[in-house]
Amino acid sequence: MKLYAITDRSWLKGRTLHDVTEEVLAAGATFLQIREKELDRASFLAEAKDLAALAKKYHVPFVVNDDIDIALESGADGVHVGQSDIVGKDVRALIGPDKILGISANTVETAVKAQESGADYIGVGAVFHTDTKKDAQSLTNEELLAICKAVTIPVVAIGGINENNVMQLKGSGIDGVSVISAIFAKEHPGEAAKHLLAKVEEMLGE
Ligand code: TZP
Ligand code: MG
Repeated sequence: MKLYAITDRSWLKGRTLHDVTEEVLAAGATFLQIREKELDRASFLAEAKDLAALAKKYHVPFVVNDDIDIALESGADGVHVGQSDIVGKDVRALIGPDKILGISANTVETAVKAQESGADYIGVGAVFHTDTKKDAQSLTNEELLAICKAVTIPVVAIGGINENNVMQLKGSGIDGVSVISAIFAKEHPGEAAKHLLAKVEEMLGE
């Protein structure tokens, strides 16, 4: 959970998702999520299969954002879903007991509920301002602390996190940080990941 990287093809600048992601994994990202909001299904599946194999090569857990079928078909280790994706659904039952289930939450109530419905970890945010997800709801530091206290599964913070503000999360109880632009929007995503990982380790007191 230390450095949970989420892909974003809008920053690729002519490079392939495979290439950039490999650079990020080689630099030490500890968890990988593919997040595709606009890709057609066939391309999404192909990219997910490709990244699933890549993540395996680096021994990094790999999950698919939102799409349970693509998660299962691609050979991913699991799926990450938001509150709106789980309404009326038992995702744990759909994916089986062995797949990783990540759920987004930004209140104590939804975090506890996520844990009860079989989540392996919770993504909490947005902890800082972000331009990446326009409808991201924000969260106070107190709420983040309360969520970390209320659940026993790992908590990963998300939203606007970068190497300049990550130290502000010290002592919150999080297990790691999840980032998109702090890695993928950078000229050298591998170097960015490496620096950020060092900062996260400092923040976690390692
Ligand atoms: N969920 C809450 S904030 C966010 C998501 C997917 C966006 C995170 O992107 P960035 O670029 O790390 O702020
Ligand atoms: Mg979602």
